[in-house]
Amino acid sequence: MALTITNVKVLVTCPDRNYVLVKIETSDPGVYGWGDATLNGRELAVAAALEQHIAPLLIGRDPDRIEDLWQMIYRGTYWRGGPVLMTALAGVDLALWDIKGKRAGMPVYSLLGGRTRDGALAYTHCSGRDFAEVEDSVRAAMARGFKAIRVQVLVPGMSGTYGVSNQPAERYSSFDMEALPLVERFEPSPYLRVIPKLVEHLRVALGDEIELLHDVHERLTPIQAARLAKELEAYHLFFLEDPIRPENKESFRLIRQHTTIPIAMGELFHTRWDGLPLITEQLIDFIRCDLGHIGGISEARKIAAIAESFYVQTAWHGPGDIAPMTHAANVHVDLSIANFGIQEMVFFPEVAQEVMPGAPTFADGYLNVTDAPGLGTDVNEALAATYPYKRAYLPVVRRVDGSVGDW
Ligand code: CS2
Ligand code: MG
Repeated sequence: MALTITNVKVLVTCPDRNYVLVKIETSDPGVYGWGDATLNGRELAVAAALEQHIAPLLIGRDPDRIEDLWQMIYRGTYWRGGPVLMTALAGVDLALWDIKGKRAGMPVYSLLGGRTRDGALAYTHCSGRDFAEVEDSVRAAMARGFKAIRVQVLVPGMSGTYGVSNQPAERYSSFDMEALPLVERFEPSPYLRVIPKLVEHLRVALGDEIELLHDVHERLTPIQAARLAKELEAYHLFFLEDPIRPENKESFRLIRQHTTIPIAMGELFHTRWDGLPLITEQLIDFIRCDLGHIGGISEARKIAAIAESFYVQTAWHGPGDIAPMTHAANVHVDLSIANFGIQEMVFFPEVAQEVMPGAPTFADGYLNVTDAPGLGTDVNEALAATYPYKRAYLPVVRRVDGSVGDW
């Protein structure tokens, strides 16, 4: 009797922050898969898309037919793309790859072609309210084994800068879960003045060996981004991330013509077509899609394959507001492709790990996944149920004059 999908269970849980988890159950009670469909600030929209619209399409289907189910959900039902539907699709995709691996008795990276590397070079986040705090944070990360570190600093006079809370520690879950969005005041000019000085300070203090990265978080105009990139060239960043908003791909041409700094973009893309011209015209050097918002493993491996022909490397998004399953999926793909670049990662809080065990492991600067069949992750459903959803939002960025800023 062929295996069929018998149930799609959506679980919204909030151990340290909100996560949307998808369990696909089959006609063999011992064969199930877990996926991540977390979309920060829009969790219930994704949960509803899954429960109300996508789940009925999957019942009775063969879980082995991942590509067919992916195409049916993506375009077979007409409406396609966008963060909500693509995050829902990603959750299904990860769960189906988890099932496939469990049935084959193989980790997903092995199903994708086997190891191309022993581990995935990792980077973590360091930040601070001033250069000294950032330096201390970087030194601590280096002592922990990191060979690549993203650096962010509070912009003087601003209430918050991307990646920096007003405490001298890492960001994330630093905003009140019950409140409406925090407002972060941001002005480009003081930001443009401080970042080159920050990176110069770190190079003088720490030398050239440590790989440094910086996330602009889409907050500049193209010419401002070109100015910042030119001023940072001397410090040899590993890459400069998200220099401008994602909508107008032509604008990357303006940045490219002014600088040799490696550019990374992709976390705000929701299909391969969003970033296609940036890859085929080599306007970026790293494609940074979020597997949890781009449609999952099936889409990521296609993007990596396209990018390989244009010498563009991968740097999948690995923030604190997606679940361990997506972080594991990142590394399974990283370990199986030729054009891997670097992998963003976070350490999940203990309470999140208890609910969702199996995040990638970190050692001496590199990430890895276990050889457990599938994604190697799981969910403690009973424990997850004790952490009900709590409405929360990403901050809203506003200029000093009160107008909505970019991020
Ligand atoms: C950031 C993300 O990690 C990054 O590169 O851009 O933390 C991003 O701000 C969040 O994932 C948005 O939900
Ligand atoms: Mg980013």
